[in-house]
Amino acid sequence: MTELKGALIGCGFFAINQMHAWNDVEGAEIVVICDRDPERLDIVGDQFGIERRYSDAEAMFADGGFDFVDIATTVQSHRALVEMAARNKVPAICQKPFAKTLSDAKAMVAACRNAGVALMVHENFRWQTPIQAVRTALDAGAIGTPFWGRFSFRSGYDVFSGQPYLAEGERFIIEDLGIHTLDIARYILGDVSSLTARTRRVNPKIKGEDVATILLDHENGATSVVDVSYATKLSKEPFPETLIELDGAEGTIRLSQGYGLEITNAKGTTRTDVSPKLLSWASRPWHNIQESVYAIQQHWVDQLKRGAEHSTSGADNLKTFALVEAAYDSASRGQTIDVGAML
Ligand code: NAD
Ligand code: 89Y
Repeated sequence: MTELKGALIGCGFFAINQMHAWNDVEGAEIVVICDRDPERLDIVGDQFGIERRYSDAEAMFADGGFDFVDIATTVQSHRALVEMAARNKVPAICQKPFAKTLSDAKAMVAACRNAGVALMVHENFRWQTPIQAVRTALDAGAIGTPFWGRFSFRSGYDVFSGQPYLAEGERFIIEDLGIHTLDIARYILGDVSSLTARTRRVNPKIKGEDVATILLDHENGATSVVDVSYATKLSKEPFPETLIELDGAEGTIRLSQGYGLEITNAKGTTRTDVSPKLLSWASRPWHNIQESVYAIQQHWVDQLKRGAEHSTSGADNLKTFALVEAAYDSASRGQTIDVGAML
């Protein structure tokens, strides 16, 4: 397979997973890295044996020598870096959250479309093995047409030690984690026409909301609840599992803690273990997320080579990002938001 050459910008906490995954992906390798923090640049450059290192993204693009860019910085720099990639006609992957606002996100999609380059958001949760197993069961008609769903992520895991910036923003759980859960709801039950949300901050040591409950009206008539919390202390910590309940006209699907998938229909009940693989470089409990990082990056390469649209293209992600913005708007105004009107 021809090797695509990639550049990675942002050598922080999560980029380590992306670099490990690039080592495993077939058909691509990272040949150059960039970070404005020289210490992070050296840590990642030395760990992964990357000689070409830049502290300035403009300088890196000017020198070129790569076929795509993987933007693994935090949200503040996403718009500038995606637009830089578009100006340089370089296909780009951008980490979530895609942008600070929906209007920024729309501008980023337009910039890449006008430049004729592919843009994929690193929205990896839908690529998790258990989520794929739910989608496969649904596509096989295991429960008929679904009419109700619940997508739940409730945890007391300390995410702030690895990602201290999560404690400092005005917005927290919907923008950081709920964005994945909302994307899973769309992936499983389809696009959303309207949304109602309530939020709370329970942890006094952080600035943003750490609990959100969101009611979604899907375009196909299904109703779902997305409930997320980082203030939930359980006897057995579920991080980072998304639990799913689906009721269909002909049966039910339950994805439970411990990666158990139960399907009940006229034929009876089946129970399957849908645990993610523990990749050689992965560590529990993050292995579920880490495996999905590998899967989305392999998908990026495969689709880029075929010239085909990515599952979480920039255009697709606008529909997930709109749900994030709608959720904050709904919670602050106490009103139901027409999502279709935002797109
Ligand atoms: P981090 O702060 O640890 O790392 C970001 C790095 O980017 C830093 O080293 C910083 O110096 C560098 N940087 C920022 N702006 C730059 C610029 N303009 N040019 C060059 N370097 C720049 O952050 P993190 O925890 O690694 O998170 C990065 C992103 O990954 C966030 O958007 C976060 O939401 C996302 N994330 C995604 C997942 C997932 O499962 N998809 C999980 C965790 C984090
Ligand atoms: O940043 C978040 C993400 O995308 O997945 C989990 C996380 O690291 C903490 O909520």
